Amino acid sequence: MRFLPKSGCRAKNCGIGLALAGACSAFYAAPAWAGFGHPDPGEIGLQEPVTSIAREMVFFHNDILTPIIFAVSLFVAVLILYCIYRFNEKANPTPSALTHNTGLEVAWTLIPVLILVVIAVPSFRLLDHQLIIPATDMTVKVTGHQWYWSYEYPPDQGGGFSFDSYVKDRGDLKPGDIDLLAVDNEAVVPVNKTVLVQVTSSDVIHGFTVPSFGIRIDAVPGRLNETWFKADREGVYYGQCSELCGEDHADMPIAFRVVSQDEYTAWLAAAKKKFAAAKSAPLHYADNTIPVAAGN
Ligand SMILES: [Cu+2]
Repeated sequence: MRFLPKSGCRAKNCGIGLALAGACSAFYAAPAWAGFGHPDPGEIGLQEPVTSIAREMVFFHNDILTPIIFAVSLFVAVLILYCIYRFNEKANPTPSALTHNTGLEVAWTLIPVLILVVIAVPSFRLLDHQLIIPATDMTVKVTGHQWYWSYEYPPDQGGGFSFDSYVKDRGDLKPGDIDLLAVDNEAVVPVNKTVLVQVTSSDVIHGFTVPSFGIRIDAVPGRLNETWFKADREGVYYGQCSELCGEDHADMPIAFRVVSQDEYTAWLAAAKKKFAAAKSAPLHYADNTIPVAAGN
């Protein structure tokens, strides 16, 4: 409120000051569109997409669903207001005894069907692109646990290690770290490479979600789900567990660092040494049983 005159101003100046303050606060309060990789307070909209699937999702939401929702809502609101004005008891004391109008009934059945068909075409196309996994360049196996994620890089692609990824405590946050999203060990992938993500869980159902990649898939104990992404922009992209999985559900963020191929090769060599001693996360249960915590 630094735009307001402090005190003792004349009425005219006060008015200008108030108008200015109003305009400025409206400007500052205006929500910004969400950016890359993570949400910030006061933002609206979907996070900036960095994969073809996420771009398709954003287009589907912003350019197809939202205009249709607005148009239908506006039409219904105008219709209700018109009925209130035109057919209230005072304006229309003798109501019509009409009960059927074939033309109208055909119209209000066919038009919604056509709207659904218009939505269905890009929706099924998007599902197709998500579910039919193209030829992939590498695989990352992700296991959800109460309450952290672990990542495994298979040996046949230069990996052969796995590591756990925990949310950073507030006390450990460094400048640039985002509270509740920063993790101790980020998953790293090269830019412009198609990554197959195999997702499972060791205990309960978790939800593996990275909005900027346009991926969300359940991590189910005893099952191996698959999804894919091809990030075309370097950076750090965060996600969160999206399935209520217990008391620390909010404390299991996902962090992917997308880097150049050279940086990835260097990271792979360093990570191999760093995590060599770490035990691989169990991905399958031969007898299809789920480990039960003591006391349950
Ligand atoms: Cu979870």
